[in-house]
Amino acid sequence: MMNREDIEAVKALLTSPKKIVVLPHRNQDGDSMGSTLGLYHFLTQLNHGVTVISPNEFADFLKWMPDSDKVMLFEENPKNCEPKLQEADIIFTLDFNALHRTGDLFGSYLQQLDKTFIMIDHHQLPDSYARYMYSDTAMSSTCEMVYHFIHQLGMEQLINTKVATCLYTGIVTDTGSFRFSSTTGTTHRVAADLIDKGINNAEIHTNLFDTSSYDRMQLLGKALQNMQLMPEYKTSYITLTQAELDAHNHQKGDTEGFVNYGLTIDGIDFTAIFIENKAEGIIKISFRSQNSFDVNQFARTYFNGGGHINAAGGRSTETMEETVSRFVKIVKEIKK
Ligand SMILES: [Mn+2]
Repeated sequence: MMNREDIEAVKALLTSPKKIVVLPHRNQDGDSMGSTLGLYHFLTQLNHGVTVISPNEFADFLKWMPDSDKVMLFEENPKNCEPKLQEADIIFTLDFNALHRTGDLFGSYLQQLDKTFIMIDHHQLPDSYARYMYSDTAMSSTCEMVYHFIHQLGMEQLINTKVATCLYTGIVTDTGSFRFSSTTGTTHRVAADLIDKGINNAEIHTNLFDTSSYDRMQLLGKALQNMQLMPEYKTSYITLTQAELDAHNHQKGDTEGFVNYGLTIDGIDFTAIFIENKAEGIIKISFRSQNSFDVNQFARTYFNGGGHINAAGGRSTETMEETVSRFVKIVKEIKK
């Protein structure tokens, strides 16, 4: 819950039409897209002028979402986005809690804006840029938080099928289809209520998970063949080089979910996937764990990243070989 004082202040802000920008993090996932578009469809009903600005282009598997074609892209078209940000009365930041998560350039641009920021997010250790903050690391997803936020405002009658479709999407993707331990009874009750709003939940699952290309399936095959096990440390990891991505005509979003296969092996409680990005000169890393092994802490300490206890991301500017051998060495040291 957002604290009482803040929710009243936000409610007062929203009583007259405002110019509002809604921001997700860079490299969007289902929860960032669902929460930003869900809030967008809620706020437009209150006659606010609302713009969703994504830091960069987002994956095809999110492009079916209602009004996703209206989302503006900062990196691709900064000149069109800057006036929207300059004239905004309110900027919502959803599913992230540090401005640099929108990218280094966009992050420093946002840093110098003198605006009323409102944060809704479930990651650990929030920065202090927001005037109003709803931060709860126990939440399954930012989409679940947006649902509670709308209820706290007393405006739940505005959760129509578009809002519900967006919020359901983020809950499904961030909970691994209701599998992760962050899934609570309340999460299910929220999902049930969203289904009761008349959404096509079966179609949402199909749109999200059953639209792979042949190339993507071949790439998954390659990733699984590349999987390495360190059974004595209950650890597995996958690597994908730029050459391997290129060989399978890699499209944005194709590797979404690959990391989770590492945990499906019996006896493994920690896994990572290392994906080379030649254009950015980095190895992008995702970490997943079961039980109490804290990958947020691991990612923060060793790989310039962070996230949640059981799911986090990081990055390395070393080569793939250097990155992986450093990872193996660290695992051997800390998981003895
Ligand atoms: Mn999230």
